[in-house]
Amino acid sequence: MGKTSLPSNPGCLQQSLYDRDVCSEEETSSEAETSSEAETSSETGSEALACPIEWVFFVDNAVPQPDDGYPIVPGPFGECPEGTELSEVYPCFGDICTCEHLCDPECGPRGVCHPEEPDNTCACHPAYAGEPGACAWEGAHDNPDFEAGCEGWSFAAFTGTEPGQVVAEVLDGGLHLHVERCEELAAYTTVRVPDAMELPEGAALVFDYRLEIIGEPGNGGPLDVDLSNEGVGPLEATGGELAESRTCLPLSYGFTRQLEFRLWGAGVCADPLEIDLWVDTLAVVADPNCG
Ligand SMILES: [Ca+2]
Repeated sequence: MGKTSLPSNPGCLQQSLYDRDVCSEEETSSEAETSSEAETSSETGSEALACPIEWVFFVDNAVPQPDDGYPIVPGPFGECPEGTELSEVYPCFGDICTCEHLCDPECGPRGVCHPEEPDNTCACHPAYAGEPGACAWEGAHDNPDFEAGCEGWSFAAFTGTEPGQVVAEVLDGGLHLHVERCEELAAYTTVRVPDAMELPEGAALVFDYRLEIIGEPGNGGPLDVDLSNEGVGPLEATGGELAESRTCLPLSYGFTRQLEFRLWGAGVCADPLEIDLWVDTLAVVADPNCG
């Protein structure tokens, strides 16, 4: 009620905001247009690449916590089961300590020991690549500039009774996300963060973005950015201007974390609201101000 009626053709759900009319016209003739990589053209002439969205009832539940890369077992305080030792990474909480598997020889810096029969085996922690003993950090992400389209990113969305303006696409070389009131969209990916040995003077998570909010956001909205437990958001609206988000990261051991952009059109559905985010150039960089 009071909401713009949009085509219910599922093929239109992932189209660009700017292609609303084209999508609507094609509704009757589109057949087998199921490719998630269908290319469209925006008003500026640049091509948009729609990203595949998983439609869910609870966006939060759909966004998984990544495995942090340390195969561990719990142990009573001060003790660990045979074949394990107290973790240097995790402190004890109350009566429970965290124990790591033992490898002989030890896995070396940036290596982790995985339980296997007959002998445990070493591998690089997921924040690094290579062979144990020579594990190297290869940057925060394999697709930081979106040159590989939507690769490495996942998308979960919930939409109200009139499915429509939930957009996840690569547009103008960056990630473009858009929702209207009463809809919710999360874009998430795993970010690799190195240890202090890699960036000894301090490090920050940075990305470029534009955030435009048209309408009055409701409580809890409109945009949350989270690097699980490290904090990033909220972002300030920039209108059409490009801005940089910069968040200091505590470095000790290397880790992987889920970076999530969650757009949420909270509030009364009849009140118009548009949330439009564009993100590019994701990186973890040296930053002396974060030391
Ligand atoms: Ca780019």
